[in-house]
Amino acid sequence: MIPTITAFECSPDRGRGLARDMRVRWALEEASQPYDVRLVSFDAMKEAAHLALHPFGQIPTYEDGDLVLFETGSIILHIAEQDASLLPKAAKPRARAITWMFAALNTVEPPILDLMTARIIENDKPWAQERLPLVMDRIRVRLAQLSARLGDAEWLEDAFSAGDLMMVSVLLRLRMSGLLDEYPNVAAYVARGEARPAYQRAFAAQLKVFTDRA
Ligand SMILES: N[C@@H](CCC(=O)N[C@@H](CS)C(=O)NCC(=O)O)C(=O)O
Repeated sequence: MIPTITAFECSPDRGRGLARDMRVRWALEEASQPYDVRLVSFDAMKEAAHLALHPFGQIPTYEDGDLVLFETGSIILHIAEQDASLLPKAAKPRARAITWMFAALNTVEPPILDLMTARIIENDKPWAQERLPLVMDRIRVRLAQLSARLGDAEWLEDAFSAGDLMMVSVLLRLRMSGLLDEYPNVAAYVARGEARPAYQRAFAAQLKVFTDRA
């Protein structure tokens, strides 16, 4: 059975690949798993039919028969569990790859999301400009730590895994900030992720949703 994911009918990022369906598409492409996409509007995401799939009224969701998942961490773990190129079969490398998925979502992504909140939602607040350097410094702490761990390695562990897929996806949200450029090995790591054919296919597919509407 071909799974169906949901994505924005009209993504606020105008197809730049920052909406979270992108990381799910990427995982599905890495796993050579065909998939269908159902586009949803902001209004539809808050209606009962979508809330039955996603209690928080967000995208993406993942449906495969009677299995319905939400949260990209869970969705990508589920996809990766069926594909050894995303999750090694051996127990210890597998556990390490999953650890990096959690690190990306729980430790690296929160300060990055905070920057987006500061720039977009809180931008008109009188204290916004004063707070911004604090938010950016918190990201720098994580990037410096990641940079130190990565060193000259190609990927976070011996081979590309769902951990890298999640980490690169999270870091890509920093591109416009210029922060990535302060850590050349992290910037190169992100570029390696983007250069993967599976990433490119996923990116093209989500961009087409936007260009088809234009
Ligand atoms: N933790 C969730 C976050 C999902 C999320 O924030 N989705 C965004 C799109 S990237 C969304 O649906 N935003 C619209 C809204 O929250 O109303 C995940 O990783 O799946």
